[in-house]
Amino acid sequence: MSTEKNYREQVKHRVTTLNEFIIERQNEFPYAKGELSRLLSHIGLAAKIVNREVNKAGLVDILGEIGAVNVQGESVKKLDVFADEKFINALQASSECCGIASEENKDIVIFDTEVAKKGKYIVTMDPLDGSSNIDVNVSIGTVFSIYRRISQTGHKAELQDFLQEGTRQVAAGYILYGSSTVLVYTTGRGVNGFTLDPSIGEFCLSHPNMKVPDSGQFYSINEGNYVHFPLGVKRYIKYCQVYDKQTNRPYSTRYIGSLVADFHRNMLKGGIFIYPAIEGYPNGKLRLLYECNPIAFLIEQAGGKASDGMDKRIMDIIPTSLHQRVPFFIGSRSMVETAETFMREAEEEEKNKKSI
Ligand code: AHM
Ligand code: MG
Repeated sequence: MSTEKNYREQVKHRVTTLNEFIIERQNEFPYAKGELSRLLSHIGLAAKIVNREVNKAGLVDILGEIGAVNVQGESVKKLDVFADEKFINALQASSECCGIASEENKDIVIFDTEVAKKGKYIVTMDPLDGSSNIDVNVSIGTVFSIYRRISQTGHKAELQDFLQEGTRQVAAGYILYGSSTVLVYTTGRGVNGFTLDPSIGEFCLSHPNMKVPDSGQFYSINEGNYVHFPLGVKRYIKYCQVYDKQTNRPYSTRYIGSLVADFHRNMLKGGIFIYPAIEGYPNGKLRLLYECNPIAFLIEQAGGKASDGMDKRIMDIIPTSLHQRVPFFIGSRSMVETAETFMREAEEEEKNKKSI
């Protein structure tokens, strides 16, 4: 092979690692000083450590419930605690983060060192989402959001730094520990995905500039809750199941029970994920700050849509508490809009019935 041909082959197969990509992208922000880049790199590092433990979860004694109950009243698994610690340590080590809010901690965790107080960013995260899947070897994930703090640097982070609308996110992403480990993130200029190559221990760019199809074949919802669904959701499900050549229906149900995994599939293939308000969860189950907002930021960047099912954009909701929940409709734009139409019409109908 000639030298030139050889070179072209090399360029074609050139691998871009997550850290290279983060640094390349930093140049797109004219005044960037590398702080956000460092933070993202540390998240990538924590992801690799958590991934290592997830992969050997069956071998060592970190499977199963730890016995404690988290702030949501759900049992906490050992791996949740491990992931929480690893991400907190990595974020603290980055020196750019002054505090975090996590599903596993009732209150915000403030980094109280002089270096951390100078940090410009706060992070909200669900360190191990879909934790009921850990024991049964099914995909789980990590979700995170990064915000610029509102309070003054040089002081401790405050609650107000965490209660910001999703539109103020600086970056967001997730890590999916599945058949392979994938890290997907956005800084508001498109979405890019990286697959962990275990042989070199690096996340490598595998899904550049991700776009969600406008429509798809999958609807993801826990149909076991059917009797408790709002009328609009019940009707939308029936719509999904009815044959129609033009819209390629019936759609297929796919529900893993890990938001990250369900979302990732729908993002790549096209689909809708719904967790509506139900009995027992009057605002839905998923948490605005560290589950819905980051995923909403990603889907919007990929051309899709995220709302509460009643035309309220997820990222416009003003948070009032750390662990607040919200009904969640997310995915391919035209599918979410159709579901919203069903919700609107059902609500109108119920209102009219009441006023008669
Ligand atoms: P978790 O953060 O405690 O793991 O719960 C969140 C998970 C989501 O990943 C998933 O979409 C949902 O809960 C599944 O809930 P359900 O079992 O009610 O369908
Ligand atoms: Mg969760």
